[in-house]
Amino acid sequence: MSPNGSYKSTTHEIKFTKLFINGEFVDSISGNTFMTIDPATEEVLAKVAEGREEDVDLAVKAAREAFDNGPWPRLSGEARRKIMLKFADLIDENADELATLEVIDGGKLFGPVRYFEVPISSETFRYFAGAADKIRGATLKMSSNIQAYTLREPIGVVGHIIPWNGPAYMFATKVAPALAAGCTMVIKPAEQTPLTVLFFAHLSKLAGVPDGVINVVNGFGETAGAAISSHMDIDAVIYYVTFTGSTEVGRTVMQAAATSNLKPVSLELGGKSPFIVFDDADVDKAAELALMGNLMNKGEMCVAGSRIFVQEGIHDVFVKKLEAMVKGWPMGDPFDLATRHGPQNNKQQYEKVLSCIEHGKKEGATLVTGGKPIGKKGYYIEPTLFTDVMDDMTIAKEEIFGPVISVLKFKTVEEVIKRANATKYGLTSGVMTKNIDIANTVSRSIRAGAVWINCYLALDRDAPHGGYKMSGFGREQGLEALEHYLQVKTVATPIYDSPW
Ligand code: TXE
Repeated sequence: MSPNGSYKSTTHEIKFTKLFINGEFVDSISGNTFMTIDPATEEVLAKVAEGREEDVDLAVKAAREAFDNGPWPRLSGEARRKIMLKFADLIDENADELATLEVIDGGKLFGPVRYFEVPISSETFRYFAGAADKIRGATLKMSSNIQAYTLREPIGVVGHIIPWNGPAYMFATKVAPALAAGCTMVIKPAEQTPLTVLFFAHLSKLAGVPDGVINVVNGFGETAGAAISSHMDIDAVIYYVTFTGSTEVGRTVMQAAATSNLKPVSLELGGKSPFIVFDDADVDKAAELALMGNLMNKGEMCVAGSRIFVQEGIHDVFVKKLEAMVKGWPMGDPFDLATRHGPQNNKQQYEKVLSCIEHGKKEGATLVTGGKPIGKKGYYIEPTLFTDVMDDMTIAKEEIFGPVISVLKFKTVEEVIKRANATKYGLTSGVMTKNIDIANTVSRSIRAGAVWINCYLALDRDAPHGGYKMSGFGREQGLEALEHYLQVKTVATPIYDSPW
C-alpha cells in the first residue's frame, strides 16, 4: 500500500462467522443464520450464526463459570495487564484485516479506520492494561476502635450490547476496562456488523485471555439483546446505543434489568449536540470543524455537532466557506485513502436519513447543497447542507445520524445558551470564540457531558465520555469507566478487644 494511495486486501476472506462461546467458535443451537451485507455494494458478505436466548444462556454459563471458578478475576493485576498488552499488540499486527472488515461490513473508510480507529482500539487496551495493576481500595478512619479498609472487586459477568457505527472502537471501549477490572462478559455485536467483533474474539484467544472470559453471541436486539438485558445471571449490562427510537430501546433494557435481577445499566443514548460559532471565531477553523463534526463516518456519530449555531455577524461568510467544503468532500472507493465519504451503514439508516432530508425541505429549511441519494447501488447519500434551520424543525430536533448539516442563526450569548440547551439530549457540545469570558460562560451553562472549546471531537481514552439528560448515564473512557466494572466492599475488624 502506498501511504497516499489505495489499499486493497488480497482477499476479503471472512474467517469467523459463528458464535464464540467458552473459547470456541460454535454454531447456534437452532442452526439459524442471518446475512450480513456490504452497504457499499448491497451484496451478501457472509451468513452468520444467529444466537438466541438459549445461546445467550450458554454464553452466560461460560462467563459465570469463568468468573466464579476461573483464573481471570483471581490473576494479579500484573498478569491481566500482560495479557491485555499482548491483545493490544495483536490488534496492531492485524490492523489491515480489522480495518478491512470494518469497511466491508460497516461501510466505513479504510484510511480513517486503519490509521485512527484501530490504533485507538489498541491504545485503549494499553490504557486500561495500565490500570489493571493499580486498582486500589482505601484505609478508613472509623469512629470506633475498628480498623477497616475497602476492597474494589470486579462486578462479575457483564453484558455488552454494541452498535454498528464503530464496532472496533466500541469493542475496545467496553471490553478493555471490563477485562482490567477482572470481569467476564457476553458481547452482542449489532446485527448489521458482527464480523469485526468475531475477529477480536479470535485475537483474544491468541492473546491468552482464558476461555469463557469473552463470549460473543451474534443476533438481533429483540432476541439475543433482550436475553442479555433480562438474564438473571448477569450482574451488569452495559448497553450502548443512541437516538430517538433507541431511547425506547434504552428504556426496554432498563426495564428488563429492573424486572430481572436489578442489574445496573449504563446507557449512551445519542445526541443532538450544539456547535456554537461566535462572531470573533476563526471562521476557517470553525467551518472545518463543523464539517468534520458532521461528515466524518458519514455522520454516523453520536457526538455529531448536528446543530450549528452561528452568530449573525459571521453567518454568511461561514456558510459560504462550509458550502465549498461540503461540495469538495471527496467520495470514491472506500479503500482509497483520499476518500472521505462512504455509504450509510444499512438500508434502514439510509431510508431514515433520506426521510429527515425530506422533512428539512418540507418544513422550510434552505437546502444549500446535497440532499439526494448517490448512484444505484450502495447506501450512498450526498453530503447535505441546510441553512435557515429553525429550532422546531425535525432536522433540528431529531438525531439524523447521517451526512446532514443544519445551520441555525443566533444573536446573543444568553439566547444561544437557552436554545442550545433546549433539547432532550446532552451528549457533547462545541464553542468557537476567542473571548475567554464567553467560553467560560458557555462551558458552565451547557448541559452536556463534554464541551469542546475551539476544537471538536476531542475524544480521548483519558477523557470520560457520556451523557446528560436523555443522552443516558454512565461514562466510558477515562478511569471513570473502570468504576462501572468494580464494586466496593468494606472489610472491618477490631483493633483490640473493645466494648464497641
Ligand atoms: O438502533 P438499535 P438501530 C441511533 C441512530 C440510529 C438509531 C437506530 O440515531 O438511526 O439509533 O439504529 C440492540 N434489547 N444509533 O435501529 O435498534 C441491537 O441489536 C436489547 C446511535 O440500529 O437501538 C444493537 O446491537 N438490545 C448509536 C443495538 O441495540 C437491543 C449507534 C443498537 O440497536 C434491543 C447506533 C432490545 N430490545 C444507532 N433492540 C451510537 N451511540 O452511536 C435493539 N437492541
